[in-house]
Amino acid sequence: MDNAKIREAARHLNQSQSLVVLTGAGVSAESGVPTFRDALTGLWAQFDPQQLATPAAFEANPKLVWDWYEYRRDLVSKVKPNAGHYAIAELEDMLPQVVVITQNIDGLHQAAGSSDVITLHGDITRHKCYANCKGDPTLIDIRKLKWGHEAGPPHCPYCDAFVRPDVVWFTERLPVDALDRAFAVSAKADVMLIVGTSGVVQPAAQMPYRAKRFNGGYLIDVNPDQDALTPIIDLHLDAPSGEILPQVIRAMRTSA
Ligand code: BV8
Repeated sequence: MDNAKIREAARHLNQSQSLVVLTGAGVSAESGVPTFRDALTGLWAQFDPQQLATPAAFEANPKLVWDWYEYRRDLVSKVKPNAGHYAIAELEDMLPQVVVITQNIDGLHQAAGSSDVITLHGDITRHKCYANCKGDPTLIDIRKLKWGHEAGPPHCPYCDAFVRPDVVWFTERLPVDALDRAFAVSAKADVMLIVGTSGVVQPAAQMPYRAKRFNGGYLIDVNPDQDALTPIIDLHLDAPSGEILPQVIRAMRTSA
């Protein structure tokens, strides 16, 4: 990676008064969490994640979708944040405002020490009643439930509906508070650091456009590949985030 681009990123970040970091699956790739682009492996290889992550799939085959999330929840419980997550957390000690907006449900930003994280698509470690019988979300602690795991999802202790992961499935509305705050901070961002997203899934992919349109925000994209946001990006750091973000932090400290 040419150092001039790293110094340019450091210069803009050091001047930021209202930084927003937008992340996707790519920031967790170096921790061993497959991205949505990565074809599913093993017994999941035959499935398309966008088909499995839907209410329709859960209604059609609750055990299949439940087992897929149990597989992912087990995988996530065994991985650690990588240097990219820690670099993003470190920005909080260096800048007046750092808000992380993530599409990821793995909790790795929080585990790395980021204190202000907006989880747009929920959290794989949480569960709720499929009918939200006591309001959305009707959270349920599955550790307190006794059920035959091989039979698929447990049932809600209040209304007997199925229990599901507290994540946002395709065609479902995002949590209103999280989405409203994400829209608000994005519209005030003077710099947006975009890390590991293909920029395809809506409404998350609207955040960089809001920063650019409402505040002339400077957009830095960290992604080894081009993505759907490339046309509006000001600076593209085409390298893995776990490798390049620690270098950007060092450049910020040396040029501060
Ligand atoms: C909704 C949780 C409506 C579950 C997820 C407008 C136009 C077109 C379509 C739509 C539209 N509006 C809505 C839609 C439909 C849909 C949508 O966007 N479809 C897409 C496919 C076109 N959106 C929805 O359904 C949303 N809901 O709109 O509701 C509504 C509105 C009002 C009232 C009622 C209903 C809900 C969307 C959320 C779905 N849930 N996740 C789970 O995880 O199981 S989305 C899920 O997929 C992730 O959270 C993430 O958002 C997305 C995957 O994208 P990325 O994170 O970007 O990952 P990806 O694998 O694609 O790319 C990884 C990138 O990283 C790559 O570019 C790669 O190069 C890069 N990379 C790899 N390694 C590294 C790296 N980068 C850096 N370092 C590395 N080491």
